[in-house]
Amino acid sequence: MFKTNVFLGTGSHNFVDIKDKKIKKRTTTSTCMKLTYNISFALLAITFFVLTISFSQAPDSLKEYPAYNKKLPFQSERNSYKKNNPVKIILDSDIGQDCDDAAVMALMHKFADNGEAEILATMFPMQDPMGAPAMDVINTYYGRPNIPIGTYKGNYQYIGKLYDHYNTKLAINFPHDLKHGNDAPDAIALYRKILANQKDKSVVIVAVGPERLLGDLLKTGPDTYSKLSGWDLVKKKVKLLSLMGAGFPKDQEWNIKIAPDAAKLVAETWPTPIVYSGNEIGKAIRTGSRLLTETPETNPVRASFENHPFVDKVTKDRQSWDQTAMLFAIRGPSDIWTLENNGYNFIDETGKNEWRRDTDKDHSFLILKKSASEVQKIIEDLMVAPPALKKR
Ligand SMILES: [Ca+2]
Ligand SMILES: [Ca+2]
Repeated sequence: MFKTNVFLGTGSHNFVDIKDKKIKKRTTTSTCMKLTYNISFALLAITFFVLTISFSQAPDSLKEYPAYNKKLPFQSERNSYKKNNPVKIILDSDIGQDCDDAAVMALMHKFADNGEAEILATMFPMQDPMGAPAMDVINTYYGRPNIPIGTYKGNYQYIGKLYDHYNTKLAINFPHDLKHGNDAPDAIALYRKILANQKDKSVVIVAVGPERLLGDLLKTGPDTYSKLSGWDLVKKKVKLLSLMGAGFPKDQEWNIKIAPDAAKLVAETWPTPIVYSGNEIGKAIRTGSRLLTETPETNPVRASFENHPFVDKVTKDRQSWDQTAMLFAIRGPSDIWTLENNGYNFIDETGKNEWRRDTDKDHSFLILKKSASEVQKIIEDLMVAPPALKKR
C-alpha cells in the first residue's frame, strides 16, 4: 500500500474533484402514458427512440446511468484536432508482446504524415533489450529514424510471462541504427526531459502497455531537466492520458494485472484527465489482414503480424486494442466514441478493475458509437497507408 501524499508531497493533494452529481431518472413509461394523446408524446417518443439507439452499444449494466447527457470533456477542444494544430504525442508501448503495438505505431506515423500529430518520443516500458530497436525499425520505415526512444532501466518483475514475438526479428531483418536497449536512454529521464521542454498542457500520452513508466514518472523528484517533481511536471505539461487498459464495467486486463501497483497509482493520482479504452473496445475490432495484401514485405508492421502466433490463422486478423487509444488521442470523440465519465476506474492490488460511481474523478472510458466494422475500416486504412516520407 502507498499513501499518496507521502511521496507526492507537493501541496495539491486534493486532486480528486468530488462533485455532487444527481442521476436523473429516465422518463418512465407511466409518464409517457399520461401524455398519450398529447403532441408532446410524439416528441418524447422520438427522443426516447433516438436515445435508445444511441445507448445500444453501452454495456447493459451501464444503461441505467444516463451520464451520456453530460457534456463530453473534449467538446470545447474540438479545434485542437484540426490538421493545423497537430497533437503532440508520446507513445508508451510494450512492443513485442502483441502485434497491435506495431499497428499503433503505424497509426501514429500516418497521423504525423497527415499533420494531425507531432511525435515527441516513443517509450518502451519492459526490459527486453530489443524493444527499443524494434521501435526504431518502425520509425525508420516511416521516414522518422531519429525519434527519441526511451527504454525501461529498472528491475521491476512483471507478473506474468513476457514475450518477444517479433522484436528481434524486426531488428535482424529491417534497417535501423539503434541496435540494443543499452544504447537507448532511460525512459523515465527521457519523459522528464521532453515534458520539461514542451508548452504547458500540450502533451498527450498514449500508453498501450503496462503503466510502469507512468507510475514511476509520478514518483520522480527534481533533476537537471526540471525543478518539478514528476507529479507536478505531468500536471503542468500533460493535457491528456489516453490508455489502453482495464475493461468496463469490470475486468482484470493484461496491461493492468502485470503491473497492478503502477496502474493503481496512475488511476488514483494521475493529475490530468485519463481516458481508458477498455478490453471490450479493441476486442470487437479486428484488423491486420490487409497488411498482407496491400503492403510490401519491406513493411515491418506487416512482419510483426506475420510473426505473431495469435493472429487468426484463417482471417489473418487480430484484435485492435492499442490502435483505439491512439485513434481517440488524435481525433477525440468525433463521431466514433461516446465517453462515460460519471465515476472513476477503481483498480485493486491484483489488477482487477471496476467502474464505480460513488466518486467522480477525471476518468472516462470509451463506448463505441459507430459499428465495429466502420471503425475497423478507419483503423485498417491507416495501418496500410504507405509512408509519406522517404526513408533516410
Ligand atoms: Ca534510429
Ligand atoms: Ca500493447
